[in-house]
Amino acid sequence: MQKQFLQQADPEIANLVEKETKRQEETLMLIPSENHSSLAVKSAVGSVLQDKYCEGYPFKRYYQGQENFDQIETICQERAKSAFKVPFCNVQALSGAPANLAVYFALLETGDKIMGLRLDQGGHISHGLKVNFSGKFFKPFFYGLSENGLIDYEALEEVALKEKPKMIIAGVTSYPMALDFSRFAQIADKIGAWLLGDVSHVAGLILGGVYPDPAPYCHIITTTTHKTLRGPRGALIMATEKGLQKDPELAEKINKAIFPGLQGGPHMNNIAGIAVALKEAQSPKFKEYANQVVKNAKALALAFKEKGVKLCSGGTETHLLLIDLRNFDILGNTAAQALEVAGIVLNRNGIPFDPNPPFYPSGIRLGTPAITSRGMKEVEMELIADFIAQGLRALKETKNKLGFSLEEEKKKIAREQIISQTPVLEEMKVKVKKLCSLFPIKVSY
Ligand code: DSN
Repeated sequence: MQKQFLQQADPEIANLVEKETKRQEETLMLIPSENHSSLAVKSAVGSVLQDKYCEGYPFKRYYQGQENFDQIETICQERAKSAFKVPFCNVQALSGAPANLAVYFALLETGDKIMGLRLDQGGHISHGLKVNFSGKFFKPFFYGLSENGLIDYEALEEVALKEKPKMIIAGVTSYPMALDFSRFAQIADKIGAWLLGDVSHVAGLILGGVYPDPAPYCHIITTTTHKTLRGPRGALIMATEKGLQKDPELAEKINKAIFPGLQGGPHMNNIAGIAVALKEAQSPKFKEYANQVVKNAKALALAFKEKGVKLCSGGTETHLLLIDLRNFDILGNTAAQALEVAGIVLNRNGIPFDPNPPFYPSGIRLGTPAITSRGMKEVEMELIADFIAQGLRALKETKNKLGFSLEEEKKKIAREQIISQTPVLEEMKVKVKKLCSLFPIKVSY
């Protein structure tokens, strides 16, 4: 029905939506930060709720006409609090980076020291990157990985004790292993620092009980809502019991930082969608889903190892894998572009201690949240690992045959040549499409 309205009013956009629906149906969504939300979530997001301004907080708004919105936002807050076992949650942040900004704004002064994971070893831009607000307005220090690809907690402690950052951020975007929140807390508590757990990638795994619970250790937890949590775009900012003990005004400070500090009207349609996703995430089926996400990632890791595909950090404990492409002698750009031809959609990514620059990295990142939502299991992981390994081997051969150097491979035209002369990719596309057709994207969970 909704489709028809769009088709009549704006066929150009309607056709692109149709095409995107088909693209998603026929390809493997392996970007670890993406997922397929339910039709219930999408219905809330695409509803009349988007037409209303609701500046303020439930029962304390600046506009009339709030009777339904006060309930929606309260329901969303309560579901988040009960799911993550925290006493406070703000549900208005528009996404992950604004959520982190709000936390800094609530608790830090300009120029204060913060400490996050290096971006080139798996951190996020909002954890202190120089050109991001977090690096411009605050003084960032970083922790990193040891040569074995695991977080070096000893070095972290050393820098933290020396620099005494006011906030430590435990959060990752391309680190496949679980974080040791208790170790982070020991270090943060020693120097009286705030500990922010940014669990955007793994929120759904936490709710599913297959990833360590940050609530007993962190003062504040932020998360986006559209990754493993499988909701719409948005974010949650939570204060834990520990956080409220450190500062009884923490909740109020976070609320004020979001509104009126950084944002105006909240996107209530998305907040309703988050509430729906949180309800879905409380079901036993979601526990099974989260469990399967990790099982699938581990199955992929095992299959990759058997096929000579090297994984950073030695494998995975989460939904995410980082492939080190150096033994295939191809750039992440070539691999990602080529696999997309075959319907395998993932992203190029830097690897720890990458000899190449971020724009031409030596790795690709992939994950299992979306393919698990479609119902794929270990057997399919074996097939997918096989496709990817085959593709990488074929690309290596073609590049060698063409005799391209690394510098030449950085040019788009050279990569296109490598790809067009690797016929296995087109053959694989047919097989990938067939696999996808056996696992249609679900409308409900
Ligand atoms: N862009 C997200 C990711 O892909 O990991 C992080 O914000």
